[in-house]
Amino acid sequence: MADALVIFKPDSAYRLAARAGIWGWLSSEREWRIESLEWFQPSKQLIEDHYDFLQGRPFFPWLVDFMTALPVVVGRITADPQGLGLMRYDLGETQIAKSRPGSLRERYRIYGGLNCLHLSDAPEAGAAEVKRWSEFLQLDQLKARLDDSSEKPDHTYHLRSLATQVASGIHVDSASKMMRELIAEETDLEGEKLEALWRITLGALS
Ligand code: DAT
Ligand code: MG
Repeated sequence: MADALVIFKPDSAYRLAARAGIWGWLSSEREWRIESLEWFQPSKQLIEDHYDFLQGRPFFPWLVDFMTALPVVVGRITADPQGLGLMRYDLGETQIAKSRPGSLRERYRIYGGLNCLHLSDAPEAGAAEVKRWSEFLQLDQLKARLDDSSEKPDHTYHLRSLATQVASGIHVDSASKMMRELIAEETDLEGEKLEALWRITLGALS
């Protein structure tokens, strides 16, 4: 059995319909088991280490802000290597334009690095990530409870369309204003936390 680390990134932890959809898939435990799940806000150092292979890429400062701005849902999964491969298949490709139709990322991600879920990509990576994160979390208890349905609307496709406009410099003001309203409808965050979700969403488009 291999260990793998799973993280609901802020764009799925707080967009409640997306979270419910992804949780519905994860909690099916088809060829894997959920060993732990909890809310946790990673430090900058932890994220810089977790993504050290991306240091120096232009989006790296945004990625660190994205992953540290708010608490996220972190868990440990066990699966055999084939089961982990199936999970990565269900998740879909990293780049939005290449995400397999019907995959979680094709279904719920908005744009660029706003791709909903982290999942260790192989048993070796899973072992290293679980070791690193277990210095900060126990990774042995189901402490977070997620719902598999939500009353909140799912604006993914509309948000994706508007995000493409903003990123291309087209109707930037009106498209980003509309995105902000749609994000606010999808989440129950308010005040500073809603501002943080908006900042990291907009940051992905530049
Ligand atoms: P994955 O999350 O599919 O395992 P990865 O490990 O190659 O992908 O990259 C880690 C994260 O870095 C990815 O989930 C989002 C971010 N990222 C990668 N390439 C990016 C890009 N071109 N623009 C913005 N974010 C990117
Ligand atoms: Mg990866």
